[in-house]
Amino acid sequence: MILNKLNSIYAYFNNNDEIISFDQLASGHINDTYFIKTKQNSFFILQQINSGVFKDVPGLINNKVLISNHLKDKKKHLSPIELKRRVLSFVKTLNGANYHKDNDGNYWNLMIYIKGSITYETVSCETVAYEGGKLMGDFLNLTSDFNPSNLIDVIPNFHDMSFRFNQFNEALSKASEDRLSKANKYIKLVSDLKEEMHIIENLKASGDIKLRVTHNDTKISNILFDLDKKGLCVIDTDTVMPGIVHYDFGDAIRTICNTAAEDEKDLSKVKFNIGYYDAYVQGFLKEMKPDLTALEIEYLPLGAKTMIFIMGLRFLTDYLNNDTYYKTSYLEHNLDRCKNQFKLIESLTEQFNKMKI
Ligand code: GN1
Ligand code: MG
Repeated sequence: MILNKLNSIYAYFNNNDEIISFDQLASGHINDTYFIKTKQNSFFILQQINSGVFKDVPGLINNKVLISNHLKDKKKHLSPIELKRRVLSFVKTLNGANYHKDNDGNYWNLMIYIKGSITYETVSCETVAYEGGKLMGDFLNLTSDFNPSNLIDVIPNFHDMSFRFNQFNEALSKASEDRLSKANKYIKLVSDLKEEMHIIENLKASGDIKLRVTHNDTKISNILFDLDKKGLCVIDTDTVMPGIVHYDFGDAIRTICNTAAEDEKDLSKVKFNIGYYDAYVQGFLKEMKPDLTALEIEYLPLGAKTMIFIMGLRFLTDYLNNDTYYKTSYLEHNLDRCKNQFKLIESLTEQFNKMKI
């Protein structure tokens, strides 16, 4: 039984208490995440990190703890209660480690659940878009003095376009005739956009756009809000590592401005909401503008298009590989996610001239 298993893990963090109920959180595509309630009425998030995807889990957890400590230091003017609502807190094991490795070789970490917080899968008002922008801007601003080389590269080349194209080409060469023919339209779209989608990577490679601490998974469901829709805390810091601002800006826009969920099958519901884009930009720049160069700002709109493309490309690649990376709920889930992302790019492209900052 899962409860027994979770309790045997939890005992390494606290052996005077026990889990009485749990919910598995379904929104992540990689890790197994549980919301747990204990006998002593405490609430936590217990997470098993996917060590197939993340090759150095202790290094990953160390990144997360370093960044939380840095943020706590920056926000030390807050009361202890407020600080726990604003920054992720990791619970140590009884041995003083930040994770527990079980007998099957799986890694677990425990975080304090932030009470009174909510997440959104899609956005339905400009306030949430604005507050999301402000919170992400705050995260990047407060980590801008943290030396990115003190973090490990959790997944090397994570948002690197050439790397993602290499994986795509390899998948193309091995894919079944059936999947190739079902994905045909999207395979062509990928090749049509290839040159434009390398522009930002080239600016990064030339050093014109600098590396900083980035979150790398800034989708809207990774931002906690309070019940008044004010941004509270950025979560899921698994992929915090050196990167460029365009990735974080772009991945937030990808999910905030999509009028539907990323796997919505009815493509007529998938549109790029330019009002939410403007609201996000306003909130983001309020916190972040002093840190950004004119060149970084100029390329933010293309950063949004590029990140949507990268996700479309990765979903397509996984579909061609017979779904080995992302969790899927049905046979064509990855293809539907890919179609959705390319529909979003089409709608964004129609409005691209309005996205200039
Ligand atoms: C994955 O598992 P989750 O939801 O945190 C993925 C992200 C994608 C996201 C798409 C390590 O994140 O890059 O943007 O799915 N994480 C990894 O929803 O590949
Ligand atoms: Mg993630």
